[in-house]
Amino acid sequence: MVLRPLPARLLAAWPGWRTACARGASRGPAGPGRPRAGPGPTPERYRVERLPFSTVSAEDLAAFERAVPGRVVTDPGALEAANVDWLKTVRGCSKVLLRPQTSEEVSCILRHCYKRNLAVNPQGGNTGMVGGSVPVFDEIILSTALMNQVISFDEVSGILVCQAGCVLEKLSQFVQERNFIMPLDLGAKGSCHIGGNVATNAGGLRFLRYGSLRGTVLGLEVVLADGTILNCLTSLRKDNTGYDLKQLFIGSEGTLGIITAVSILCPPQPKAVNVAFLGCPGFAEVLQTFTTCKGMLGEILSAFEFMDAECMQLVGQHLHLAIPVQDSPFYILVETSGSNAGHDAEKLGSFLEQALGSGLVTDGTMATDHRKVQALWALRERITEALSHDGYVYKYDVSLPVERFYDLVIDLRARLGLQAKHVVGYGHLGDGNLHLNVTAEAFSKALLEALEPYVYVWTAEQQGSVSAEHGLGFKKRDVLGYSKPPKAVQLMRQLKALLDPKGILNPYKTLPAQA
Ligand code: FAD
Ligand code: 2HG
Ligand code: ZN
Repeated sequence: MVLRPLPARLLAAWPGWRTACARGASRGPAGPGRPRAGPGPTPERYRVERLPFSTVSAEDLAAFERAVPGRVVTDPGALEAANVDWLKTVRGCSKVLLRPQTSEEVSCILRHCYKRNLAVNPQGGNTGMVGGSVPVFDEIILSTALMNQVISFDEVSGILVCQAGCVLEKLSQFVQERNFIMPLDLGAKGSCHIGGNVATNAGGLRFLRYGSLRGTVLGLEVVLADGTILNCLTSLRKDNTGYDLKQLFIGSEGTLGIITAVSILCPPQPKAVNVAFLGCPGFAEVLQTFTTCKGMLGEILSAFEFMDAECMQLVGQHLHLAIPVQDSPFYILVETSGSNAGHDAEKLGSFLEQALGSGLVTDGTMATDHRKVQALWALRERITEALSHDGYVYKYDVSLPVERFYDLVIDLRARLGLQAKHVVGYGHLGDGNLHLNVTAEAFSKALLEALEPYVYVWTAEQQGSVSAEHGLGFKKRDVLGYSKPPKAVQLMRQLKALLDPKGILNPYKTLPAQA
């Protein structure tokens, strides 16, 4: 299928979109069923020792029952899913899951845990990628699943205030009915909670246009380790009164406090959205296309994602999605969002003409219709799901100068040889964020040692970041030093000690293990 320069002729270019829709490729699987067996206990795979926290007693359970009547879960079957991460790579052995509905209930629970020196693992949708969302040992799981109420929405400013356990996709639907959109979107939208998004400072697919949650989150309510409720739930665009405390909790992965409510700025819903899925002959052309795209599409460019051929092959093989463009070593997904369909189509048409005419792009398809747009996005969003069907997945989420982006993938393919099943590269190229994934039949220490610290050293040599958007959680906590100087790590420890002196909140996460 050869891409033609005029958008109108591209609109109907991909008959396969129906297949993708029919297979349920809405933007965001709610929790794909993966056939592989779960992992063994975390301490069997990773070197980690339990810290001297108390263990939950019958008196503790009685206190919890008073705090959240009927919402204390101790049934091992019900606890199983909450003890294992989405990727099925780590497993805790918590015996208690608590389901508060209000901030006061969270406060009551933490007050008790603080007094009793009981460790607590905050959990949202449990879709995190770095093992931060599940206990390492027997930490109490505090789930925000029942804290799912919208508190207010201002239809003039677009400011949404809601409880932390609202599912991102539900919030998207809520604001879309009022002609707004959420400033973030990610493949896990069907399961992840807004509190979890803020706690991980999730990036996702709209980052290029709407920026970080550090800009769009206006206020937070947080319960501190000792149960104190910190109300910074302001809905002001501008507030320069002293330190911006909410920033401490954005991206703190549940180690400094439990986020109970969020105030967030939602942009107006764009009237016209176009998506082009294009094939590029080489990585140099991907980069040149990005430069051309920024120059020619300007303010309507809302996403620029890239994926290599191996990703697309796995999406076809494991998810049976129809791939509209074939036989290219690289693919890009370009999205435009704007307020004038004619103007946007004209700009996109000129860009496509230029990209095709100069050989930067060799093939492609385009969509404007909502369902077709979703089907094209599914090819990108569902890569994580496809990879998880391929075996054990080693995940790296790095920020790198875009010119060096793909060198790391090529380098690793040569280094690992047949040790790996697949080495793939894809991600938010527009944000300088590479997702490097390596699959193998099963977890192997030898393969892990071939990957680490090699990937981190490589990244640090480029002045990159070892975690662009997924955070550090449990699995990456010891590599913080590749991206932050010792003084910064020391200050982080001091902040942790100030806010959580007993270290009960999400222990073993984010900060490196003490020597
Ligand atoms: P969880 O996984 O439950 O928790 C994540 C961390 O936050 C844990 O450390 C937990 O303790 C803490 N936490 C959760 N809730 C709270 C709270 N209320 N207060 C304090 N701490 C809390 N990430 C991206 O950045 N960009 C992507 O594009 C992206 N795509 C994804 C696609 C898929 C298919 C999947 C499975 C994951 C993806 N992720 C992505 C990972 C991402 O971090 C999570 O999906 C999401 O932000 C976590 O939200 P959650 O509610 O599931 O949190
Ligand atoms: C994405 O961008 C997510 O799809 C997940 O951040 C990345 O699975 C991954 O490596
Ligand atoms: Zn991502």
